[in-house]
Parts: sequence; C-alpha cells; structure tokens
Amino acid sequence: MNRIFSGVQPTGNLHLGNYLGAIKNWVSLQKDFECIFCIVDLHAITIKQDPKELENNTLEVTAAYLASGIDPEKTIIFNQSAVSAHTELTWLLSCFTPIGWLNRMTQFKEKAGKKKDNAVLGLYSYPVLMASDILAYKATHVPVGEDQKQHLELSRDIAGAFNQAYSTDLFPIPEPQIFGEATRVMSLRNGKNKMSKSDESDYSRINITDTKDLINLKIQKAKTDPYPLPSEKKELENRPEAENLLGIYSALKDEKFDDVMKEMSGKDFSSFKKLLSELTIDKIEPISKKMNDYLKNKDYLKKILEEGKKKANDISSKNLLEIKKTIGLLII
Ligand code: AQP
Repeated sequence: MNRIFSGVQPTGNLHLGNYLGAIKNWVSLQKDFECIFCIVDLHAITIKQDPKELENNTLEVTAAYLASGIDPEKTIIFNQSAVSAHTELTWLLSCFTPIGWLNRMTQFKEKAGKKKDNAVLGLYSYPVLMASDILAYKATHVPVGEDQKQHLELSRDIAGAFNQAYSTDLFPIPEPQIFGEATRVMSLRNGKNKMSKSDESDYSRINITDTKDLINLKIQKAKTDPYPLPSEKKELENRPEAENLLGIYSALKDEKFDDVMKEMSGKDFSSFKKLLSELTIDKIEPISKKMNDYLKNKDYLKKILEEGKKKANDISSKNLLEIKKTIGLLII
C-alpha cells in the first residue's frame, strides 16, 4: 500500500515556498495515495516559540491546508504533539542513528550558526524526529521541497539501519517526491537564498496571507537584473533572480518552465512583474480568503485535528508496538 506523510511547521509566515514546494502538490496526491498531513509543532519548538502564537499558528496551518484543498474526509490532518508515537519512536530510532550522520546535516549547521555549543539538542536531533514522523506510519512516499532532501535521505538510512539490525523489512524505505517547477523557491531579495519563514525581511517572501496590494508591492520591489528575459535556460546562468521569478510563474500557472521562458522571452522585468503579480494574486487571494473564513471557526479546525489525531493514533500505535516487539522490549 502506498502511503504519504508530510508536514509544515507552525512557525508563522506561511509563504509561497511552502505552498509551491509542498502544500499545492499534496492536493493532487490525495487522488492516488492514502495521505497523512501533519502540522509539525514539535519541530517548531526546536526554535523558541511564543506559546500563544504557536497555538494560533497551528490553527493557521490547519486552515491553510483546508483552504488549499486538503480534504479532511480523505486525508488525515493532525498536529504532531497530539500523537505520542512521534516522540517515543524518536528515542528508539536515535539508538540506530550514528552521530556522524547527524553531523553532516547542513540545516543544523545553518540554523545553529557559529554558536553550535549553545544550540539545543532538539535542533540537532530534528532529523531523527522527522524520520520518526515518516516511519511511525510506514509511509512509502514523502513529498517535500528540495531543501528537505538531505533529511529525507537520513530517514531512508535510519529505516535501512533498523531493518538490517533485525533482518526485517518492517520499514519501507520512503521515497522522496520532489515535484513541480518551483521545488526551491528563492528569496525575492536575493535569488541565492531560500524563501524562508525566518528571513528578517518580510519583502523576501510572499506570505499566503498577504493582501493584494502587498503582493503587488513585494513583486514590484523584487530584486532583478538589467537584462530582458532570455529564451534559453543556459542564459539564466548567474541570473538567480530571473530564474526564480520564472519558476514561480510556471509553478503557479502549472506550465513547463521552458514554455514560460519562451512565452516571456524578450520582455523586460517591469512588464513580466505585472503579469507575475496578477497571476500570484489570482492564485493566492482565494486561498487567503478561505483561510480567513476557516479561522473564524476555530472550533471546527480543532474538530478536524481531533478526528485526525484519533486516526493517526490508530495507525502509529500499532506500528510502534510492532517496532517495540522487534527490538525485544517487553510488552506488558
Ligand atoms: N523556499 C522553499 N521552496 C520550496 N519548498 C519549500 N519548503 C519550505 N521552504 C521552501 C517546503 O515546505 C515544507 C514545509 O516546510 P517547513 O515549514 O517545515 O519548514 P522549513 O523548510 O524550515 O520552512 P522555512 O520557511 O524555510 O522555515 P525556516 O525559515 O524556519 O527555516 C517542506 O516540504 C519544505 O521543503
């Protein structure tokens, strides 16, 4: 059976990268897979969070899932901390994860920065929690943005290490699914940096909740270069901002990058940006409106999470029992 697991952190500022790199692709996957989409609040607390904001952001991501087209009748939606298998399995799997594997993770290096010794253990072991999220459901496929590829490789290695240790095929080795024309959406201020929730400049990203005027303004102010748009991909070398904006356009329009490049070839940025603003507003505004409607009914959102929690618990508690038995932990 093919099962999908993926998640978004409730850390605020849900942006176009999260939408194009993750949520938008999940919507179509619901047709062919059993899907589990989580709001990964335990991952969020690896960085200090304001308690009230964390709670609100969890409901905001739930609303964004629903507004984007995730169907709670078909798909399990829940928040990670509500299902204890995630943390329990993290301990078990950390006993199969060599420290050397974690030392290679670039996200830890980036987030811990120069103050590595002061970074919390949770930030370091974050990829083991991610492996547990996936393996607690024996997920076979994991749709993510390009930035999570390394963590997913580690999940595959951990699953393999466990299977090998007990000569079992208990865990499927999860396959990454990296889709679309914008697998790595870059900052609007610097085409070499990833669009990210934690970038200090709000002008670096389009938030799903941005108003029409703000989207317009951010795209008008987006960094570009002085040349017209090219017709060949090789001409985009050293033009990361042009490549990023074309990628965003093709992902939003559901058209191939090369086709969009041909269509836009020769245009200057001011006319392309106008088209990009119109398209972005056209695609994002309805989601933002629906999100606001859902957020007016927090009880409904909590009910969705409550139902998702029960279903997620049913699957993961059975798997956890099987994992514990395999390890030889006495089940009383
Ligand atoms: N810029 C991006 N382009 C494409 N995909 C992206 N994703 C995130 N940023 C981009 C994908 O969104 C999903 C959820 O990500 P997340 O919320 O769990 O955390 P993140 O990757 O850490 O997101 P941010 O915005 O970059 O947060 P900060 O600033 O805290 O690091 C994942 O599938 C991710 O690939």
